This record gives sequence, structure tokens and C-alpha cells, in this order.
Amino acid sequence: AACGSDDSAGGEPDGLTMGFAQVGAESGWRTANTKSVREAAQRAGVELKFSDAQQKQENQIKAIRSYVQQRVDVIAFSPVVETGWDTVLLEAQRADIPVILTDRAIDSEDDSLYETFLGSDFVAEGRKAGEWLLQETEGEDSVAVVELEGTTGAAPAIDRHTGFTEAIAGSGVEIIASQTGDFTRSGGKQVMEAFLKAHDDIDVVYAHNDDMGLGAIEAIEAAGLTPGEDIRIITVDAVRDGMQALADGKINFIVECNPLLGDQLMDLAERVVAGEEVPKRVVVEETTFTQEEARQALPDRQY
Ligand code: GYE
Repeated sequence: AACGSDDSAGGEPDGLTMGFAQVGAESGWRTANTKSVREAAQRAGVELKFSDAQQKQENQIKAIRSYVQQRVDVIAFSPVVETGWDTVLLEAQRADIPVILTDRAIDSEDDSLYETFLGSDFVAEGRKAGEWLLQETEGEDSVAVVELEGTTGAAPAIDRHTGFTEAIAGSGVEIIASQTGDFTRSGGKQVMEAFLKAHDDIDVVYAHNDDMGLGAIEAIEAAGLTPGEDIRIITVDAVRDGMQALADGKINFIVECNPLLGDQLMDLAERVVAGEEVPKRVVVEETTFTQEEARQALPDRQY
């Protein structure tokens, strides 16, 4: 039964099968992203094979291999880290299965290994965080920041650091400590506890996502300090719990990162499978929120 099913060759968009290798369920952002992908697949009549890699690259590689074996029409995945994908993506390419990167990018010399990358501009997000802090602290001559980094080697962790450091270069704002909290609430809490023990001069927390910021809030409160006042907090994502903490004054500023990529992903998948030309990069549009803006936006927030 070696019949590579090629029923999409006529450009018929419906009924395609997608293998989706998700990063995990590490954050509120990820949960909203998974829901968006599942719902969009249903709406588009796409049969979705979904796997959760629990933030481990080896699991994602296994999932992609199994999608190749199953001869899905298209593979989409959100690479947990940037490097180390060439071998498995070559296998997909040899099997003639197009690959779409969603949410996170890879770092590879060979950009023929994927059709398109749909996701946010993480460097711009980091820059927005840094620019807000510069404005906020104008006139203060030294500002000590601790950074809660995302998963080591992940595109959003690398880029959010880069954008932020670019924005604060040459100013009195300085990162005095930086460590990964793996994009989780418990990771953020643990790292923040250690930071609070090691430093008594922390002015600001810059967390690469809301969840780590929310974990840091717990650590700050447990240390008898007031988050948002004694220590200012900047995060990225703008999921509901983050927005609530922002509205409550415990977070000071959030840079939005939109997880609702499902519909755009299905649209790109249908076009790629139909052999249409698609842009190599599709950037998701985003905004930022102050405490007042969070209070206004919260009632209509979907996630
Ligand atoms: O910011 C974080 C999640 O890749 C953009 O991953 C995504 C990031 C998001 O765990 O909350």
C-alpha cells in the first residue's frame, strides 16, 4: 500500500491532514495558542494530529518523524529551541512534506527547510519593554534590572533579551542578573527567590513572559515587598492572568505577544499544500499595555 496519498494536487483545500508538534503546555500563552490551533483546524476542516513535546526537543523530533512516516500533507511546529533541526527537516523535505514554522523560528543556514515562518517579532517585543523602562525611569541615574529569561536557546528568549539590551544600551539601566525560568510560573518564582537572596538593590524585574512574572510576584510578596511599587515588573504576552495583575497594579507594563495564530496557520497550510507561493515570513501584529489600558481591555480579552 505504498500510495503516497496526493489528493490535494488539484488545489482542493479541504480535508488536508496536518501534523502539529507543539512545544508543551508551559504557559497561559501556550494554552491559548493550542486552543487557537485546534479550533482553527476544525473550522477549516483540517485533520489535526497534535503532539505535546513537554518542552523537549527530542520529543518534538520524534513527533515530526512520526508525521513524516504517516505521510501527513503538511507539518507545522513551534521549535522549542532554535538549533538542531536540519536533519529531521531534511527528512520531511525528502518525503515532500512542506513544513511551516509557527510562533518560534529556527536558526539554520538552509531556509529551504521550511516554507514560511508565522510568528511575532520577538526582538521588537524586547525593545518595546526596554523603551518603556527608559521612559519610566527618566532622571533616575541607576536602575538595577533582574531578567527572568525564557527557555535557554529558544527564539523568544534570545530575541527578547537582544531587543531589551539594545534599547537600554548606554543608559543608566543595567541588567545585574539574568537566569532562565523556562517560561513557567514555578521557574519564575524559584529564580526570583534566589535573586532576592543575592541582591538587595533590585529595582525592576524584566520577565520574558507573564507566567514567570506572576511567579516573581509570589516571591516578592513572600519577601515582604510590594510588587509594582518596591519592585517594578515588566512582562511579555498579555494573557488574562498577566493582564489582571497589571490592572491590579502588581505588574507595571506588558508587551503583547498574540497567541491566536490558528486561522492564519490553517490558511497558510492550505495555500502551501495547493502549491501557491506564500511569503517566507508572516509577522503577527501586536501592541503594549499600561495598567490603565489593561483595565480597559480586560473585559473583552479572549484569553
Ligand atoms: O511568550 C511564552 C511561551 O514562544 C512566544 O512561549 C512564545 C512564548 C511565550 O511559553 O509564554
